Parts: sequence; C-alpha cells; structure tokens
Amino acid sequence: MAQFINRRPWHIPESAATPESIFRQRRQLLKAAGFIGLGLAGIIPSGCGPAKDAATIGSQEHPPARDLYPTRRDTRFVLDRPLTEEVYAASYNNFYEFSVFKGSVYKKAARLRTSPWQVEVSGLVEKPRVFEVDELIRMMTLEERLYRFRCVEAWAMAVPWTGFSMRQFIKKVQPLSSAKYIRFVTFMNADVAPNQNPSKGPWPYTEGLTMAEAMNELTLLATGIYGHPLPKQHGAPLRLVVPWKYGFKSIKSIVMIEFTAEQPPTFWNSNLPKEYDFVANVRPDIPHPRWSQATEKLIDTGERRPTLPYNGYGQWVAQLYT
Ligand SMILES: Nc1nc2c(c(=O)[nH]1)N[C@H]1C(S)=C(S)[C@@H](COP(=O)(O)O)O[C@H]1N2
Ligand SMILES: [Mo]
Repeated sequence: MAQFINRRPWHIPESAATPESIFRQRRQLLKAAGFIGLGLAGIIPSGCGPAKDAATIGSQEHPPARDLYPTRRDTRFVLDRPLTEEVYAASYNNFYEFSVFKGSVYKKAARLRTSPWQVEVSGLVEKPRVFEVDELIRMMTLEERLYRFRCVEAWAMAVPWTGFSMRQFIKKVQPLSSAKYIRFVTFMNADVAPNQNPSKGPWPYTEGLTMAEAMNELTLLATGIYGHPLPKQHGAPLRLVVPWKYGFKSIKSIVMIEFTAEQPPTFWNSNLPKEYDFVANVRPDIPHPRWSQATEKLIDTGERRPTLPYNGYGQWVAQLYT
C-alpha cells in the first residue's frame, strides 16, 4: 500500500506539489477574496495520500433517482487519456463554500444536507416552477459521458459523469425568445458552509452561460460520477459540467436556474475580473495574468500534458466563437 501511495503526488505537501508561482498566486487570491488569517499550517494538507474514505464519506443520505444508476454510456465522447482514479477525484476538490484546501473539502462538504432539495426554474421562461430534484431527474434521460476536466489552476482530470444534457432540460422548460443567458445559483447556508460569510465574497456562488453555450450538445447537468450519484464534494445533487471551459464555470449544488436577458454577474468574474473572464474557455495560448496555461497536470499520476484548445472540444464548440 505504501508503494501505491508513494508514487502519487498526494504524498507531497501541497506547497511542494504545486508550481511555486501558482502557490504564491493562490495565497494572494485567497487574500483578495477575504480568506485571511489562515496561516501556513492550513495550506499544507495534514493527511498523506488520498484518503481511502474519500469516495464514500461524501455520499448522499438519500440520493435522488438512485435506481437509475448505472446508466447507458454515450459513446460519442471518447478520451485521449485514462480515466482518473475515483479516489483522487473525490479527495481533491474546489468548493470554496466549505474550504479553500482541496484535500479537506470532501470532509467538510459531508455536512451538506442534499435531501430534500429543490431546484427553482425562473426568469424568462414559459413554465417557471420549483422542482423536487428527484422529479426533475426522472423527467430527463440520464446517460454517462467521459469528459476531460480542466481547472484554471492548471490541474486536470478525466471522469465519467452521469447526467442529462442542458439542451434537453431547456427544451423541456421552454425559455422565452427574450432569454439570452442562463444564470445558475448554488445553495446558501452559512450554518453548514463556513466560508459563506459576507467578508469572503458575494455569496451565493453564481455562474452563467449564453443561451447558445447552454444549448450546445456538450453542456451537461450532472447528477452522478463513476456510475453512482454525486458525492457532496462534487456538487450533489445537481451540478453543471462545461468541459471546454475552465472548471470554475461548472457550478456545484445548484438551487436555481434563471433565464435572463442580460449577462449575469458571476462569482469569480465579480471577485477578480482581470483574472477570470465570463467566457473562460480553455486557451493554452492565453496565459493567466500570473501563470502559463500551456500545460496541465493530471491529479492522479502527476503527468504533465499540453493544454488543448477548448480542452480538446473544438469540433463541438469552436463555431460558437467565430
Ligand atoms: N458552488 C461552487 N461551485 C464550484 C466551485 C466552488 O467553489 N463553489 N469551484 C469550481 C472550480 S474552481 C472547480 S475546478 C470545480 C471543481 O470540481 P470538482 O471538485 O468536482 O472536481 O468546481 C467548480 N464549481
Ligand atoms: Mo477550478
């Protein structure tokens, strides 16, 4: 077992495993976002190796539509790399509401209650209404898709999501022709999510897409991962997955989907507009103001690969941006 763990980047303190520039940058970013006074001890994960419990500790108590798993795989979406081992994906997460330390998010997020859970569909839409998440999922056709996933911080993974296309959802709820954007909102509950306090950002976390982006075949509302319902740290019970954009667009634990006429303000773009734009497409040729985006690092093996334009999904989405 020791041998198994020793090959892995998790064995190294985060300060050593992360390129120095990104490590420094992240500290600044946390400061800018109001995450101050954490001290260096907090930056270095305490455990060694991926926690064995990471794949189970965040399980939902009453996962919606549990009987529908596993689903048929959509074979149109093929990978150019192996799938990331589940335990790594489940124990290296960004979910700022709970913690800024990726290695401990899965434990903190376990406090989130995901049942009952409602999703409100509002704004410029033919049929505004509130859905119980179980009902919403059962209205859709679930499928599995293997997607690459690329965080703006230059780490990457490849995972099997279960979910339904945003396109299918949009057709069902019938937006008005005046709807040009979609705004997504995460839950708000500072009792379970300790970082959701006003000094640390304009909560709740929000994101947005143009209608054309949301209607693209690739845009997924995910309910599961690795053939089972989403664990909490991955954004249970419902999260967005936009695989050609940086990971921060893929908003977790959604409670509202609103159709709007104007481009909605979004969490990272509002916090740090010079560093995180609304579009946020994966572009190896455009460096972040403080680090290169030319390569990415796989979270399980530590392998470095060239970043692909649109994260490798140009054939599906490049025409949206001409
Ligand atoms: N509500 C919410 N959604 C979020 C985030 C967050 O902090 N809060 N982080 C984003 C970022 S930066 C990334 S890279 C992905 C990480 O998803 P994962 O932890 O499931 O891999 O979630 C995105 N969705
Ligand atoms: Mo990210």
